[in-house]
Amino acid sequence: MNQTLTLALSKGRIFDETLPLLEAAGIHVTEDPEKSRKLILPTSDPQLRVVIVRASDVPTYVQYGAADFGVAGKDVLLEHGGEGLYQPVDLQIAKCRMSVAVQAGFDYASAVRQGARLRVATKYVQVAREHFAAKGVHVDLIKLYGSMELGPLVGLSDAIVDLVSTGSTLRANHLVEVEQIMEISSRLVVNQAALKLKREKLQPIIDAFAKASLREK
Ligand code: PRT
Ligand code: MG
Repeated sequence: MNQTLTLALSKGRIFDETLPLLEAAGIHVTEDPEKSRKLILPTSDPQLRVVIVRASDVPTYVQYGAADFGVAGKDVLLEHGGEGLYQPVDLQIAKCRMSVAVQAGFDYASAVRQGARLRVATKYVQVAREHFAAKGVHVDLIKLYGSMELGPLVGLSDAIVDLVSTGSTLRANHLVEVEQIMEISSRLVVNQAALKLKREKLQPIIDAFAKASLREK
């Protein structure tokens, strides 16, 4: 059986925060995706290559076996559904939270108390739908692909559901966080068939990632 492995990562914080985990597994990525236009990067291990994809596409590449494993945020995995994926390790990287935010001055608590129907703009429609349904809040969800912060400022929506880490993006746009929905971190995701067929090569890397991520906690 061919034991060559493909790891799917996204550029930016996921790539940057996965590098130390790869180092812990004795693997060095020899090219910087920020400087190179290559989408397939070699590593110091001739049997391991990295493919650079959009953060929200990582689960899809792994689900279909185009990548054997990858790193994806819990936010991305909840929207994808996790079908065909084994999620052995919470890597404790790229941490943030998913929250509800509104324009400063909008009385969210009283709108909820009065049973108002809220317009909510978000990239995370699955999580948002479940969150508001569990609270018994009626919402019209507006799907966006980015810059959710703009929604309330231009009258597109009353609220947004977005990721928050330092809070500076919200502050810069006069928005306030009114509810935290969940903590977010990134997971290692593995193709279920690859785990069986390439276990000999994959398991030591999974173990090294698990051990290294314990230090991040
Ligand atoms: O950027 P692109 O559209 O290609 O995709 P992406 O935004 O999904 O990718 P990327 O690389 O930005 O994020 C990858 C993963 O990092 C996400 O899926 C999250 O699990 C995780 N993560 C951690 C974050 C953040 N922190 C974060 N702060 N993802 C996005 N943000 C954004 C947030 O959406 C908001 O616009 O940063 C802004 C808020 O940051 P603060 O520090 O101003 O609060
Ligand atoms: Mg981004």
